[in-house]
Amino acid sequence: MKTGIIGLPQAGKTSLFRILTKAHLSEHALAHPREAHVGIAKVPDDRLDRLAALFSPKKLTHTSVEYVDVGAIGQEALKETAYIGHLRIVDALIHVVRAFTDDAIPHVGPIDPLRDIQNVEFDLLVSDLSQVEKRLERLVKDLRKMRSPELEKENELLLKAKAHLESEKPLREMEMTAEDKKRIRGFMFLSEKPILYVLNITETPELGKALEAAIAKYNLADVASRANAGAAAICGKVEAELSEMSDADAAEFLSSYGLAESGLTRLIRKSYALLGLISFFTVGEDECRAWTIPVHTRAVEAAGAIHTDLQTHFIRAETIGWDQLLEAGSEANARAKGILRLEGKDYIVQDGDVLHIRHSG
Ligand SMILES: Nc1nc2c(ncn2[C@@H]2O[C@H](COP(=O)(O)OP(=O)(O)OP(=O)(O)O)[C@@H](O)[C@H]2O)c(=O)[nH]1
Ligand SMILES: [Mg+2]
Repeated sequence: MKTGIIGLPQAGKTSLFRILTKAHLSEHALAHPREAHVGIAKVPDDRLDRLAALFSPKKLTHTSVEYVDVGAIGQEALKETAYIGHLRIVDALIHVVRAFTDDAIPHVGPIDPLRDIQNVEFDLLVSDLSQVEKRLERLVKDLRKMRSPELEKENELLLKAKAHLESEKPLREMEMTAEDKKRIRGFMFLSEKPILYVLNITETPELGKALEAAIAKYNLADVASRANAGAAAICGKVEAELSEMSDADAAEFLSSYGLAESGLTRLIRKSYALLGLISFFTVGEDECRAWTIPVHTRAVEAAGAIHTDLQTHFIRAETIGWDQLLEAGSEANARAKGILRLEGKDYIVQDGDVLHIRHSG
């Protein structure tokens, strides 16, 4: 899974990227803020950590997300091939919105997250619209030469997209059939990607409360509740300090701000929910590991996420909830108690399931 980090100049994009990926940027990268930085973040998962405590495996493997930090967004930047190329290929966008006040760091006009969100959204729409128009011109010519049902369907869909964009609505809010989605996929439209607005707020002593109140304070409840959108708040400054600490120090530091967990944990969880992703686990003395799958995935396809052979030779999945397994204390206990279920191919894997795939071959 790939996520692009976008936003206006000096909103805190690179700071967020660095804390998420714990990347130490090279001198070169720091000197060239307009080049894209790519990094991988481990997805924190308390459930997996607790399972690992039970199994003491040789190896512990979290899932990961790839982040791309591109330079500040704008109509000009969106005309650059390299810039837009980096954004087209991501599965989702994180839009870092400046809500912190700091006179030393320039910002256009007063702090106004909703205005910034609308401006960036507009840039995405304009970029998509120009792409739609280009394709439509071509389609008109082609249709004059030859009538084809496939081209006609595409034409119809793009006309609908055009009208939608012209009414200043992003494509992520346009209703589409599965077939339409497939037809439009190749364009990799920017305004079609799910988006998480991340408010970067000022550090305060009662940060826990400030983070909770931030979405309402900046009137983002409405934009966050739209289709394929969400919002979260973080304080970049505090997170940056956290990322340099040991786990024990971090826990103490968090509680001094009245926080139960790092803002990053919440942020990553929200982006999972936004993308309709869940995790299942495999456990053992060799390795405890988390795997990412879309919601409503069947057991046989979940097996395929581990290895294609497991999908081909799937027989059954021994299944138990991560919390039930912890409670039982071991797989043997769980089996004796009869809470280890045998599920077939069509079982819909649930978030937090621990699976053991039985296979032939
Ligand atoms: N006070 C304060 N400063 C912050 C915070 N987050 C980031 N900054 C500072 O704001 C400046 C810009 O941060 P960056 O992370 O480089 O922002 P950016 O969006 O990547 O900027 P460009 O790539 O130049 O558009 C830096 O000096 C950061 O240290 C915050 O939460 N509070
Ligand atoms: Mg930057």
